[in-house]
Amino acid sequence: MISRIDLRGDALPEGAALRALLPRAEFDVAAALEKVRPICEDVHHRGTEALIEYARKFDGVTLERVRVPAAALAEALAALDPEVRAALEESIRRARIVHRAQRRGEHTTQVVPGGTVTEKWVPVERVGLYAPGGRSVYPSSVIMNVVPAQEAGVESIALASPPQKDHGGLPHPTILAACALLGVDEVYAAGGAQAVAMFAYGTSGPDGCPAANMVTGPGNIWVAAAKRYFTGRIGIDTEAGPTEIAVLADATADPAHVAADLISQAEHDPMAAAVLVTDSAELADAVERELAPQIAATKHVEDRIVPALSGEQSAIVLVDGIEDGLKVVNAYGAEHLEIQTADAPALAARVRNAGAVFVGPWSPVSLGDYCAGSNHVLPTGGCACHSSGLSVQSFLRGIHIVDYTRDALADVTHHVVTLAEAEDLPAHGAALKARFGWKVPTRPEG
Ligand code: HSO
Ligand code: ZN
Repeated sequence: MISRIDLRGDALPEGAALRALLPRAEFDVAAALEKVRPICEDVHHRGTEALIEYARKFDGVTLERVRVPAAALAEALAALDPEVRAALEESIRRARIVHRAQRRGEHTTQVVPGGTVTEKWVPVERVGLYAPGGRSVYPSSVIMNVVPAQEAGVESIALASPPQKDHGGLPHPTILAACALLGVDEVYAAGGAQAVAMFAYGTSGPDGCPAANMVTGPGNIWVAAAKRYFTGRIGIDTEAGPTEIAVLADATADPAHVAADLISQAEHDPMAAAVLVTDSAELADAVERELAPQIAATKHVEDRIVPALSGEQSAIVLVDGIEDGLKVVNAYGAEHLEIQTADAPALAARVRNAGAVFVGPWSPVSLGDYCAGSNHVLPTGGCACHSSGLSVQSFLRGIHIVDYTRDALADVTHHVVTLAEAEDLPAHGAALKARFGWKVPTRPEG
């Protein structure tokens, strides 16, 4: 079912050479870009009319309005199963604790006497959040997007999610209920690339959506392609590809738990990746033995779990020792990395590349997906080597405020003039000299 990659014996290669030996799904956003370009431009030119047409074409729904009425949000919350409501509330409560602690204060540094640089953190004004419909209706992802935006102080938050045929053209009721719980009342029934375009360009008219400065949230390849299309014009989070779990485990790990955790993320998508890295052939065998009965006992088997685990993006990787295992997981840069080894905290502290790290036997990825307090919108496809998951920081801009006195400026003018001349930009230097009678001020003795 799951393939094996045996890296035992020879010394491990480094960096890109090691990465090339590890499995990874193809997620060709560039190819999808060509297809989403006309859709985005159509929304630019025809606005709401285009959104209604795409809802008919892609979602099979004839929309009367794109904006979800307030009453529909209230109804969805009233109809929400009380246990689901309690669980969502606990998820929100824990996420708020963690994200509130991420807030940054203003900080002033005195560079020289009379010269300060203050760094101030300002929230993005308006954010459009995307929540997928279809195979993945995840109210938890609404929480993971809305909570950091709210804790960052974003004033205007709108959410889009595809219209559902079975729900009268509204987004899925649990998505609406999650919005209501979070206090998000501006919701649009729009999906895919067209929803991203709606936020990027804005639409006009009574049913219109004002343009947003930033779009975040998971989605399929069309959503990822639309985000890439608008990169540079609006802010985006990282492009979300299929979910990944890597588990670094030694002989002390419980094979039943490792297997359950691999299956848990394979359940998302036939392209999901599950990678076990271990120095114990016995554990590898035991995990493989566990997979079949556990898969037989669950749902989403043929359409997602089996293709995900047997796909070339998933594997059991055998290494000579746990130090080599650490090199492998660092080269891989998984979205989620579990450490199930003796002294897991010490090993976890040495992880450099992962979206999130789950330490020891009692911190499975599913906990992080819902109720750890951490964020589950994380970099995939190796992007963990350069990007972070969603956080309060994602919605803030740092602005430097430069404030120098006359003396402090005078004191450094000769350096600025020298650098300006070295770059053949004399007018830069002149801007300082103009303030001191068109001369470079002489510095006091000593
Ligand atoms: N594991 C997914 C998030 C999720 N899981 C939503 C359950 N619902 C990507 O991190
Ligand atoms: Zn998940």
